[in-house]
Amino acid sequence: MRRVVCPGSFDPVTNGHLDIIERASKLCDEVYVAVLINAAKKGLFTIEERLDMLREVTKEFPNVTVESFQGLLVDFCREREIPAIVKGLRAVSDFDYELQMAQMNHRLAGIETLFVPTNPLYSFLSSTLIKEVVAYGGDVSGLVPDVVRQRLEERLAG
Ligand code: COD
Repeated sequence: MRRVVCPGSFDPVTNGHLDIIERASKLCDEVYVAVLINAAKKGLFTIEERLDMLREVTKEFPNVTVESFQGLLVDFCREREIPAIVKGLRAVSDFDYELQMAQMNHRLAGIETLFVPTNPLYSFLSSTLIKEVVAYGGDVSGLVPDVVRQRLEERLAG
């Protein structure tokens, strides 16, 4: 059984995230999408809203399960017997931090990290940039799923 986790903040999910989740779902038997509950960082969307959006946009992938987690990602993995983490890599600027996290997660629990190169269509995308563009009235069609764009516009309009 090939089981992996795609972790993140997903505040909110973008087409860059979704592309990685979809590709992981084709390679693996089971994919967990794990949304970090970070008490120190208030997001634009609540955890429930992020989970809702993720469940909506991944509903066509039968082997994808969306959950939230608190604490260490390796504990989430151990509890579900997940041997590997899948991460998207956008650019070399992502690599330093991702490598550190991968090595720490391996040191803590022997959990591997698999890096998937981002689709060039989405390599410049981040949730932060998306929120900024919408806040100033920019069009993010094609960069986030429609349901996410609508929620962003409702939340940030004006
Ligand atoms: N294209 C492709 N992939 C992308 C794109 C894009 N445009 N944007 C993001 N991604 C991928 C990346 O792999 C990224 O890591 C992931 O999606 C999630 O992105 P975000 O921005 O939603 O989430 P982050 O980077 O805030 O998530 C960080 C984690 C929650 C994964 C990390 O902080 C974590 O594991 N925390 C748990 C606590 C823990 O275990 N700490 C010790 C770590 S060693």
